[in-house]
Amino acid sequence: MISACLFDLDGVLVDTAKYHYLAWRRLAEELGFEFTETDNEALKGVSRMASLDILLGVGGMNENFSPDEKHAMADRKNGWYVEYISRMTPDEILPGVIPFLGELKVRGIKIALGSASRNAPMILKNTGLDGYFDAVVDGSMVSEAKPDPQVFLMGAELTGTPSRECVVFEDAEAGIEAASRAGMRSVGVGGSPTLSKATMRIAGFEGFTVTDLINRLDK
Ligand code: B16
Ligand code: MG
Repeated sequence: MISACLFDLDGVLVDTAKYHYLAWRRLAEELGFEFTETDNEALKGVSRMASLDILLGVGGMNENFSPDEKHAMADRKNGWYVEYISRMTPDEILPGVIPFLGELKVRGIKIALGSASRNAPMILKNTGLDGYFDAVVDGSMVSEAKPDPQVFLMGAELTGTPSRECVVFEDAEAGIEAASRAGMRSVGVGGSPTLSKATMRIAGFEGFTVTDLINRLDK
């Protein structure tokens, strides 16, 4: 039985990775090194401060800064990132997402967000996705990052759903691991080969229905 679907945000419902990349690349440029799109792959689903450590590692600068300096850098990056996402519109919702969320609503299946991003509420509002959610758990509400299951356990609790009746949609390996640790089934979204531990996988939501989900997981 599926009573709630818990969605990651970046890479599942919208592609904000491109804006994270532009902002991180700008910080790297200021620091005097190149940060490529390939480097950026390692930041997907990772918290802001952990992302900064990875970026500084790429530049060989991990030991150069105090915690205060690192927080100031992360704040500067976030300022640029917020400029980008403040201009987001409903057009940036990934294909097939709206019909899928609509079908969940019609069937009375709860919808929750489980994102590492502290900016998730602004993204939901600017894209108009906020109206679909019964519960939102974002990066500011959890003390442990994925692969810790906290973000999804909180989503399950807020929707009043037992873990075994929750399905998590994720584009990052750490999120699939978090779902598994929470005792939930998972759908790996996108082409990344690192999602092999997901219960099932889809390329994206285009053409994918709730009936397909139930047929694959509950039969
Ligand atoms: P913020 P998700 C994650 O979103 C992003 O994939 C990751 O790149 C980002 O560092 C993290 O949110 C924190 O975002 O800086 O906005 O708090 O995939 O968990 O929806
Ligand atoms: Mg993601």
